[in-house]
Amino acid sequence: MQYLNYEVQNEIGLLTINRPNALNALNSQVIAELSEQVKEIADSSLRCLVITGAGSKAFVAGADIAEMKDLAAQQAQDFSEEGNQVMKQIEALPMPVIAAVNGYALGGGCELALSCDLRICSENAVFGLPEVGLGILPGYGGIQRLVRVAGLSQAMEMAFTARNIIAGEALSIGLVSQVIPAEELMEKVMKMAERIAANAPAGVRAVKKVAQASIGLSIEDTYLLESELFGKCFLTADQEEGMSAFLEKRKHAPYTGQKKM
Ligand code: DAK
Repeated sequence: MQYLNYEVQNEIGLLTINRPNALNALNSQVIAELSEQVKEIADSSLRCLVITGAGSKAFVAGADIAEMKDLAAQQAQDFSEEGNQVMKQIEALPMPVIAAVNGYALGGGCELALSCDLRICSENAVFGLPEVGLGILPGYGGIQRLVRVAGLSQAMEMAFTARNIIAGEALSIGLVSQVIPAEELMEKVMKMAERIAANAPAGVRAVKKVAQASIGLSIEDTYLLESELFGKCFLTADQEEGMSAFLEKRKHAPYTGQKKM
């Protein structure tokens, strides 16, 4: 891969968008590489994925303006569809995905962070949807996802005004769940990933499914899904071990995600 670094340690994946000279802007090559890598991750047993940007200045400063500038309308539509697809692939990953936002997360970069389940940012992070100032609109699902995390009026204010917000404001509107000093960001995010990875994977993946379904399905349908997934947890050795360990007043063995024998 030209613009992605991907490493896995202890079933935690770290995916770094590595194009620091352009503040990790998403050109078609980055989008294609992301699509390929995310497809592979979707089929893996990874417990948690962290996405970040290379360098100390930017998570992702948006879609690549230089590449977009001269696109014909049909090319622009193709570019948008490919990018949109990648954001949906990330959102649909079965394991939790954390965006470690280490600087600018603008336009498509803010949208990429929004396609992750959690956003933890550094104190120097800056978020914004500058698209209307460029003659376009945010097109990677950012408006819809921002409405869901921050509410309609905050989302519309950000998108209408194209005003950047800093980390503290992002925290206050619920766009991020934690703000961390820049030098500690990756350590803290990896600790959170480790904590998630230590839990039973069937339970963790079920939480993601129910949480996401609660946005689109009726509450009655989410109860049905919840019951179905609850039942499936009882097919796993982790459920047996977790409950036995509690009753026997001991620490549970590491969870494996394996089916019961
Ligand atoms: N695209 C291309 N290159 C970029 C870039 C970007 N988005 N952001 C930064 N760069 C490049 C700069 O051109 C510069 O390159 P050189 O001149 O060194 O070759 C290098 O990165 C360093 O940037 P600066 O010199 O500008 O650094 P500063 O610290 O002065 O400023 C900045 C940092 C982040 C404030 C500034 O770079 C900036 O404003 N960047 C643009 C941010 C932005 O407007 N982002 C939104 C892009 S539009 C859609 C789908 C998606 C989208 C829209 C529609 N559909 C499906 C319909 C998404 C649109 C966008 O994301």
